Amino acid sequence: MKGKRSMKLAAGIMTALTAGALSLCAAALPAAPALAATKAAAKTYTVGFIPGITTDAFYISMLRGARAEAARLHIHLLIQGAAQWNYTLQTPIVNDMVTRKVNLLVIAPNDAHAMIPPLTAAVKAHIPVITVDTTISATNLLTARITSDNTQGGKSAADALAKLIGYKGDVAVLNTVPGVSTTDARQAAFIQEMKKFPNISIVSTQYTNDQQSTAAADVEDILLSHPQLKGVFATNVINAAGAAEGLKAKGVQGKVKLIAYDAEPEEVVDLKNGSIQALVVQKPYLEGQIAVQDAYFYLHGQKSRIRKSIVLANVIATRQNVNSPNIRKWFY
Ligand code: T6T
Repeated sequence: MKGKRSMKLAAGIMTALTAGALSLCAAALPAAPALAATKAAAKTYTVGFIPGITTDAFYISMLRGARAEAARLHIHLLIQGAAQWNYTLQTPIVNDMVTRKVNLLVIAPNDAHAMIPPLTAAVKAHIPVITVDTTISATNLLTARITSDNTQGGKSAADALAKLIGYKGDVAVLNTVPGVSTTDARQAAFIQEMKKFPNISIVSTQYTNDQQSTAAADVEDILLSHPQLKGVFATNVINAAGAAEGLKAKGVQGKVKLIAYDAEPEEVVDLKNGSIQALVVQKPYLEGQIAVQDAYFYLHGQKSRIRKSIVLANVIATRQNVNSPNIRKWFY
């Protein structure tokens, strides 16, 4: 009976999650640009590329995609980023790109508001800006925006966690820092969706400054103040690692259910060993490719081919589908 019940539960989780995933639809992406046949192809443009941080598997995957596309399209990528998520560190990097007069700037802004002034200065210096992953609230400044569907991802995570804990009990959210457009959207959607389940209480929403050690310590603290905790939602790769570490430290991994964003190798290991129950998996490699393609279209006078706003569907990984090629291909 137990086997059947757990299979039913797993199927239910998949339904809850997949429904969310299936409703995500990326605009049909036009074919990647062929090399320009005109003499303009001879010019090699320089595109500045500033990831959210440099030490994160999500952005390392994104940069792999960007580099591959830049090589194919003969674009020179100038990659610079900070090792910590902090707009005071990212701002001078933008300013340096402007000083170097890059032809176009691709960036994952660290703060939706604080990064408006340096990006405004770039645009005023006639450097078009494309945001990738995160964005800024002043979208009028942007040539294009590429991201995953963060709202649907947060909603899917809430539906899955609710199902996993039997629609009742205490849950917590671990987030990065306020002002990050992506993780703020995930948390907001998660909280909104949880309102559908009156017997579930969100007893804590902690910001961890995108530090794994802080996330781990926060989980332990939450367990001390809420020993009946039944589930955690980690809004990104760093918080996923921290939450898994904290749950393991208290010996409750697998008992306290963990739904996490992203799919770095450590998260996939934890999905397979049952420390994490589901991953909302993005497509950073593809985001990097699309950003470079749109840069190419802009710089080669093909502005009509630029995808102004791309929202890529997430995929949902669980223990049941973790070895499926259609899921594995998106792991970071
Ligand atoms: O989840 C990704 C990214 O989408 C988010 O904007 C920031 O955190 C990550 O980089 C993972 O650490």
